[in-house]
Amino acid sequence: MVSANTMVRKLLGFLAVMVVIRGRLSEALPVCLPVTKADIQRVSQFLTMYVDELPKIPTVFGYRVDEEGCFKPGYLTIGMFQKKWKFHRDLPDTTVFAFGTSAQTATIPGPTIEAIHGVPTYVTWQNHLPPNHILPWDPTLPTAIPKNGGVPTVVHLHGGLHPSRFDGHPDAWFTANFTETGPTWTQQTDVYPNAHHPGNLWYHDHAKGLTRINLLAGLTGPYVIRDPDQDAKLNLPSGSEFDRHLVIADKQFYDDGSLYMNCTGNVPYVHPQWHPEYYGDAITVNGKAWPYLQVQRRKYRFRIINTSNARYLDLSLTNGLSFSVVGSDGSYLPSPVVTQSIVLSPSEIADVVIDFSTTTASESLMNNAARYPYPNGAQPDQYNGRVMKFIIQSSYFDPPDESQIPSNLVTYTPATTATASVLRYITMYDYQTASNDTTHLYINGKKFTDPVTEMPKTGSTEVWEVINLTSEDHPLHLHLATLRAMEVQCLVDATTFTNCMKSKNDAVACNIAGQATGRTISIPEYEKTWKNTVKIPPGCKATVIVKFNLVDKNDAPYPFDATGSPGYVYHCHILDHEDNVMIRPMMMVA
Ligand SMILES: *[C@@H]1O[C@H](CO)[C@@H](O)[C@H](O)[C@H]1NC(C)=O
Ligand SMILES: *[C@@H]1O[C@H](CO)[C@@H](O)[C@H](O)[C@H]1NC(C)=O
Ligand SMILES: *[C@@H]1O[C@H](CO)[C@@H](O)[C@H](O)[C@H]1NC(C)=O
Ligand SMILES: *[C@@H]1O[C@H](CO)[C@@H](O)[C@H](O)[C@H]1NC(C)=O
Ligand SMILES: CC(=O)N[C@H]1CO[C@H](CO)[C@@H](O)[C@@H]1O
Ligand SMILES: [Cu+2]
Repeated sequence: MVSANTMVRKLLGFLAVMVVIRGRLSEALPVCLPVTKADIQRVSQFLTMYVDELPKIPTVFGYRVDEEGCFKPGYLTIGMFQKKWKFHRDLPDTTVFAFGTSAQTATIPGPTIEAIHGVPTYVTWQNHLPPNHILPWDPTLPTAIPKNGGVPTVVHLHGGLHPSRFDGHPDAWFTANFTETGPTWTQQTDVYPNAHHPGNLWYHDHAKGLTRINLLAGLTGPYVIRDPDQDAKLNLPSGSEFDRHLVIADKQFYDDGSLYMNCTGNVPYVHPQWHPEYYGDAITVNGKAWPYLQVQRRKYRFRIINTSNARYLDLSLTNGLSFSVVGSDGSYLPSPVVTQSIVLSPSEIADVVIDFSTTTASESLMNNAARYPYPNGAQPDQYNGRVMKFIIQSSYFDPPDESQIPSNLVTYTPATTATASVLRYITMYDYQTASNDTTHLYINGKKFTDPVTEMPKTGSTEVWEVINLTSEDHPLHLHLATLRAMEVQCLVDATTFTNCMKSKNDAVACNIAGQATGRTISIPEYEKTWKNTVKIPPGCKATVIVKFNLVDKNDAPYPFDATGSPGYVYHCHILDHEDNVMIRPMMMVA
């Protein structure tokens, strides 16, 4: 595996560091090794599938139990470390950035933080990263650039309901030892009230202009809010053996094991390094490429999180197994939805039960059929079309499987536009060169730094009509809010509408009511609940109900003050888009 190529790369990497040391960071461009797409693909194709066991993600507890058995707030210190990680038996060690309570215990993905609904968790996120990034970043994007080097990071709890100073605002970044901090940074410790109803969240870096590379480097981890009474009542498969996370991410590697990201941009004279989408040929689950898991012939709960930069997943199982979807993102469904396949955009979470006793087969593959870009791009191949393998033990289960898939799960506030106080039009734009190469993407034709235009009232419900003027699906994610797509209607004449919007940037003036009367796209049953991310299909308008209140408590207000600085953000969760710059500020008002 170690080739002349590797030697050249190491030498060039050394030269790149020299450039950084000699010049100002913003002038230093990475020196790229002349590799071809085929060279990079060969590295993944060389890896035998299903030879590494699916790792169990370590758990840390964001609460403690006192002498009387009561839940009390928990205090955690979690660092970000550069370390070596083995993504596959036959791949040399990879340098990554990983979350953990120490460099030794840091993992890809980071430890699962378990919290209790309503019991606060204090987390001091520490940056122990080196002076230089391991991936090509692009100084021409709006980016956190420290004066004295270091890798800026700031952690966002995706799906969390908390005051905005704990939200991981893109400008609240900090470098190692808090040596340098961004303009909206205020404190070292974030306090999560865990006000979100019990469900699935995840944490990840959110530093301005660096999110795509910091996540690719490994800075992601699961977070679960539990309610022991509700868990007992539902009696879904439980315990660390039968209730597991599958954190999926696609990656590319050089043959020396280092992470590959193209460092020549698609329009290099505009952005020297940036590409509109990162797609990897190797599909990793819990930090291993195409792992296997030995399972008993019984029910398992899997909380599947897609942490890819841009790849959508259309997951299915071979040998007649199906998914019983019990939740989507952070919420349960009212009742389980049995489906053969699930489409996940980046950042979406599917909470599923797989009952391995319903097949007589000895194994089942989890495969991916999502085109990339989704939904009109290339078909996945025999590499990125595979995810992992379940090896099903021949014996029945032991101990007996007393878990169930209850026919009724959890209901929340109904989704209706009737209580909405504000209607907003949110338009997604893609800016291209004459030869149709994307240079940047904006929401509402505005930069991140343009004055805030979304100022929702805390406690309120709004309707967002989200219009995609681009050629691909975008996963829309709002911080703080919970949301639900009600209907998707496509435009009858996308070209005319797009041309009008490009000159007027006003959906009403461009007759959105008359335009959005085309084909309707139905929302899958397994997404019909309160979510953190909704998919916006190309050429269509999605009607999204957005709640700035507690959907599990009949729209009660948040138990904290959501107003004030630095505010929140909403953005596309294709990370390459978010960084350039499909992200806008959002400020809550009383
Ligand atoms: C951070 O602090 C530690 C311990 O004091 C020190 O070893 C390390 O060099 C510091 N790193 C930076 C970037 O200042
Ligand atoms: C990197 O991107 C450039 C510009 O789009 C492209 O020409 C080149 O083929 C890419 N390299 C690889 C290895 O994919
Ligand atoms: C994961 O998300 C990425 C984008 O972030 C998407 O391209 C990919 O298809 C998703 N995969 C799954 C399995 O949902
Ligand atoms: C760019 O896209 C437009 C509209 O889809 C198409 O008509 C044109 O042929 C494309 N140009 C190139 C160079 O691909
Ligand atoms: C309004 C608009 O421009 N829609 C675009 C959305 O995406 C499709 C491709 O799927 C384009 O053809 C449309 O032009
Ligand atoms: Cu996008």
